[in-house]
Amino acid sequence: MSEKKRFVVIGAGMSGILAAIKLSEAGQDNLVVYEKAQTIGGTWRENHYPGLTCDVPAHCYTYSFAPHPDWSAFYAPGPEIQSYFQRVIDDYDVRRFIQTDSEVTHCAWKDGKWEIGLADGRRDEADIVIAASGVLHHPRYPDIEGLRNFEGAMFHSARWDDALDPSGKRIGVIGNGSTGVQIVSALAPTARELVHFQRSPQWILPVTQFEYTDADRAAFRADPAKVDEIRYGEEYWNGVRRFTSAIVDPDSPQMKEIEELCLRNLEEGVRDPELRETLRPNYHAACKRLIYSWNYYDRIQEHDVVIDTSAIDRVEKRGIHMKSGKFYELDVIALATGFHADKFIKPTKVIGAGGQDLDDFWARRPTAHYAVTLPSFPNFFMLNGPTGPVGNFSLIDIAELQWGYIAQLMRPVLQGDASWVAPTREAHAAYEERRVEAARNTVFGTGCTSWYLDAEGVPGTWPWSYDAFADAMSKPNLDEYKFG
Ligand code: NA7
Repeated sequence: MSEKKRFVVIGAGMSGILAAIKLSEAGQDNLVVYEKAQTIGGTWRENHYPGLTCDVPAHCYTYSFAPHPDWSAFYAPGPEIQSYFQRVIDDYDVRRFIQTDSEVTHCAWKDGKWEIGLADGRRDEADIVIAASGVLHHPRYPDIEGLRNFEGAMFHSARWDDALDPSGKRIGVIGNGSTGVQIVSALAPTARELVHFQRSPQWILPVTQFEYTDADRAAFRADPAKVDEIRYGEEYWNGVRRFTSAIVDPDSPQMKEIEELCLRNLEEGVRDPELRETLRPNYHAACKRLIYSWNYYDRIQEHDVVIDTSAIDRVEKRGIHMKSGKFYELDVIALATGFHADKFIKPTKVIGAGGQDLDDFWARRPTAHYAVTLPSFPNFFMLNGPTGPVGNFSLIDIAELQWGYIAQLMRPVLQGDASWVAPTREAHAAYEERRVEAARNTVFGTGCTSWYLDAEGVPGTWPWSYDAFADAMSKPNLDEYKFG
């Protein structure tokens, strides 16, 4: 019998944990998951700001094989999701594969294997690498004059200082993506003053949040079909399909429906006409990642949050100076200014076959064949890599679909019929050409800035329907692959 293949998984977030579970279940236990941080959880470890909530319904944001009847609310708070992953790694006995404080700094394909280098000097070797290093994990700090001069507390949203008690403080929040909106909604009731700095207004889709009662949780535990009704029910899935149809075709009836809901939310939810105009975006709804909120408009009105949409001039020792001349004296500045979304596995150095450097391959934009594989990078698979679907649906489901694709591609290698697999350059180039053309026509390309856009303004996303993605993942086109 041939020796078991050696797997290296990079990252112990949601996708890396999935890979570990799937490999271990398949008996592939010659496996290590390297995690650069001190604990698992990825996004849900990094983010712990007040108000952190996943905007996918909790029961839909679980692995399909690990439902969780105990969620506290329809939309789960971040810390509960982090606990879910902690529990899952024990339930599925994969903690033993995870090595924390282990940052992979390079991977190089040499003589038919991946040489792996870690920051602390350790070396490893792998037949197959699963890059599950996440998307939004390199904080983007704003380029604002004087930022370092501020003498109060200042941190990025993904570096939240849990020791700080924000109540009674004068707080400025810069940025109004999903993060900024959640932070402001959470801090408004207790802050002494709260200023929300909004470079560009955002559309907000109203959603309903509610807490599950003990009786609800008991019912979910007693009857798993009740969880399935939510997880696989029409309400959620019709929503996913409507949403992706809207993204793909900005003139579609589905997009009109989303626009109407957002517009009505603004018109009916914001009483003061001046504030309403301040908050009114001038671009297509869902062009930037659509914000789901049940309380932002209420919170900012009930607590007199100052919304400032004029430009920040500079930060000074004691606050923020606007170009308008206005000065806000502040105790705390929270930078909800997003992430460098084009990094993926970077800064890990990845050198493929023939010395192909991933940095060069991605010089124009990060790409991957069907978001998963890369020509010249044999036996290298990405989970939630570039050009995958994005939207307000579960990336866990996306990772599971991608795993189905990866498992099929790996089969000949695991069975000993081939040593490696990689897509052909031609197939990938043709995919990428089709993708870029289609992506330009999605709602993300209709004229707004967002983290979806690459340096040329092309959305780095899957530009077709959710079902088309599921379809593509269900059966790789082996004609597009080379096996060696
Ligand atoms: P986002 O969605 O990238 O939002 C970043 C926000 O920060 C956005 O409002 C930006 O304004 C603002 N920003 C960025 N740089 C500046 C400067 N220099 N000055 C003022 N404002 C600035 O990040 P989030 O963390 O909210 O969400 C990321 C994802 O996490 C989210 O989509 C979910 O998938 C979960 P802009 O709109 O560019 O004018």
